[in-house]
Amino acid sequence: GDQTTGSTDGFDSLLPGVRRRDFMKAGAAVGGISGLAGCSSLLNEDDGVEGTASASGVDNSVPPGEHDEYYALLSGGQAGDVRVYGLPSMRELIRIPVFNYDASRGYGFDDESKQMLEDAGGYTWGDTHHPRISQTDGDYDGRFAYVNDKANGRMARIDLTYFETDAIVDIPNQQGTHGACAQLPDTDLIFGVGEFRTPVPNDGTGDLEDPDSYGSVLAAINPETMNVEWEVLIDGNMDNGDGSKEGRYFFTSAYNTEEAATESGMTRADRDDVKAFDIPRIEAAVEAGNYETINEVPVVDGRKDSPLNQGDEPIVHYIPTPKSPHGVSVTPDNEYVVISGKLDPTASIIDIDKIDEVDDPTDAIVGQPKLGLGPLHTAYDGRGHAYTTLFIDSQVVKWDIEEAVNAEPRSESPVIEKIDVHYNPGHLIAAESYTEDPAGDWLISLNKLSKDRFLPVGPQHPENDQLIYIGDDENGMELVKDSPAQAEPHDASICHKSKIDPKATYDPEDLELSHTAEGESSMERVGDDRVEIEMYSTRNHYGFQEMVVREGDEVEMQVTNIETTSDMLHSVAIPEHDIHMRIAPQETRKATFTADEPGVYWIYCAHFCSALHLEMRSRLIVKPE
Ligand code: CUK
Ligand code: CUA
Repeated sequence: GDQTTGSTDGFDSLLPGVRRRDFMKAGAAVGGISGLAGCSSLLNEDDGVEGTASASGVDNSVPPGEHDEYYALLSGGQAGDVRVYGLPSMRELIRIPVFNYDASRGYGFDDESKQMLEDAGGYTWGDTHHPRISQTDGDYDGRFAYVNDKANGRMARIDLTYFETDAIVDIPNQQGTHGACAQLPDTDLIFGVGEFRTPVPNDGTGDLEDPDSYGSVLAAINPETMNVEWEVLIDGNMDNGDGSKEGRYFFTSAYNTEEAATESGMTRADRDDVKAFDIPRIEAAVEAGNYETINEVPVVDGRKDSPLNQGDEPIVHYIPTPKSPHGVSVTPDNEYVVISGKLDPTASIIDIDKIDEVDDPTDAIVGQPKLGLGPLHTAYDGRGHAYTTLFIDSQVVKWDIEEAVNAEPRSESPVIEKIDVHYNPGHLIAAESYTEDPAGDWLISLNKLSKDRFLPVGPQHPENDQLIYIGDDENGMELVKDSPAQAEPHDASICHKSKIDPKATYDPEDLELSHTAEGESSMERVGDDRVEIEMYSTRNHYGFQEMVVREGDEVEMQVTNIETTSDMLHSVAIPEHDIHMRIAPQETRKATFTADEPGVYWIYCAHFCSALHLEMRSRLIVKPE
């Protein structure tokens, strides 16, 4: 095709008197300028020192230019993303789009991520609650993080090499994937906890007024392939989940054992239950063919009256606890699982070893300390203490686990200390609390209401993530910092920086698209109405300074950023075509669009890269038919 030749003719005219080769040499000097221009302090107001020294001298400040000690991965709730904070400064470092579209990362705009989102249901948002980092031998290995979508029944994986979502599975037979957790110690399975009861299969058939035709399932997902391996159908519903550290059990809390469809119905009973899924027994049942295939997934019957739950080796233990229990967390030493009562002021401590030994499941409950009003979630410091959020009291309560096992039920004696938080906390998370060896220094309370804590910004207040120092048992907990957050973090994982090793530039081997080197740009008409472009980009130009296509052409544009300098990102913004591709150093991205409006479009780099960033442009010329 004669019209489809790319051209660099317009290039030299941008810098009169400088020929192409000269310009490439000059690039080094330009790079020097760009090094300054790219410095965010010249572009944005520097945030200054974030830290504060508290009255007793606890200091979370991280001086300018220094790094934090921990990564904190916080879910973004209905924003559908995951946020990365540095701890202890609580500085937000970056956001990782997961179920949402994000132009700043080009996520959902290039062919690959767009296809992934479309294959996962095509929704434009999700509701992330529980980001959990993969583990090996009971410690974070920094490879992946997994996070649920409560809104659409999905689970996503984030590749921590690039801090990017790399897989999403739309979980069959599950609506409202709430709890999300790995089977430890080696992340052999990822569990999605089904919260909403629906008919299974949910295809509108059956008696929709009959509670018995509704159910929810626990889904076990392969962490490598992200396929759903099996599911277990249960009575009642489920809420949060956590796994025992040796891989035997997965625990879920539940409200609505009443199996009601209204709020008053769901809170009628004084007790709901904790379910302890016996993973080896479930896998044996799957192995033996004891399942029904529903929507291509083997579904094992784990309801109370299932034959698999009669006799001495039930696949699911139903352990009654008060009342609409919410948070579930296994202690670091794997002795106990702690369930918060939510509508009861206690937490219930279940002895993991007793679950399969006792005749009456309630005999596995070995402690029930009275903590305060609205206990929701519990974290650990590795020194025998538990920290539980009290939603109604707006407090975090620190208590002694062994003392609670020894004390009378509903005794307050295990309580060591309470600290006010602002206000109404949901989750709290202590550093490395989900591992076998928590760090025991910092804790974040994820507060649902901030009320008067920040400048007013209209009816939607920021959330308030409060940093608390828990490293000093003698002087007690200390509130160190208020940190506003866009709605709405639910849970977090905090991982020491030494355990995550992100790459600063892409390894082309990790990408599926081919790398286009300098001088290898190509533009080809394929058939009558399709044009394939491959080009490179660098400071401060694209491989083609202009690209001429015909009206109606389908244009596939693949662009490699050939920079090897870290932090030297470019992008491809195509006006009036709804496309923004971010391309990091050594990365290749591709976008396909239809050139259906004749005209001239200035493709430009939207990611500020250098002193000649504004000049980094290319003309897309769409000729009328
Ligand atoms: S849930 Cu939101 S505060 Cu989804 Cu872990 Cu408890
Ligand atoms: Cu390249 Cu801005």
